[in-house]
Amino acid sequence: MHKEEIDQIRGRTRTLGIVIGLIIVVVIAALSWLLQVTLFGASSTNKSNNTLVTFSDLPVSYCPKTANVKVADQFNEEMTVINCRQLDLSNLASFFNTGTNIVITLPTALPINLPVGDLKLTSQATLTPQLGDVDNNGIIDEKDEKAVADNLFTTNKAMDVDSDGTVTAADLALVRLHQGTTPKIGGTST
Ligand SMILES: [Ca+2]
Ligand SMILES: [Ca+2]
Repeated sequence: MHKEEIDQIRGRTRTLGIVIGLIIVVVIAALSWLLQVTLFGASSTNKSNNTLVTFSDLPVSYCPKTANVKVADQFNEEMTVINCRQLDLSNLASFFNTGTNIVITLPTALPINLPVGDLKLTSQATLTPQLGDVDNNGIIDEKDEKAVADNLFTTNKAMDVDSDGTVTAADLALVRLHQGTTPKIGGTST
């Protein structure tokens, strides 16, 4: 074999080596990116880009899984409550600034009217649900009080206002506390 041929083969081998090296680097980079997306996909979502409402002043045991979210006759869905305390309303953005209120109803709570006039995709609102509407008729009155009183010391879920597993005086106290109240509207900030 001529020296030139040998040099040519060496040159090709070197080029091939560089190309293979580059492919490996690209594949590793792609894999690590995929892994990152898989592992941290949920947490890497920038929360400030969502419209989040946070429920405050609730008993620790109260952990709703879903909330009913209604916008007049245009939207009516059970939405997932995040970590017992938050709702992401980002997918309702088309209703923001339309003058139509978003009505949020949590289990055993009065419906909350959320004015959407100043809601933005980045809004964070804090709402204070009023617990005690066990018959879900939109008011907390003596009927709710009687229903809870009649079920004291039972495990009737519908009457267990604070969702701690048993109907107790604490549930009755919540009904009495919120009787006659209208849902508070929390402040919306940035
Ligand atoms: Ca009621
Ligand atoms: Ca209870």
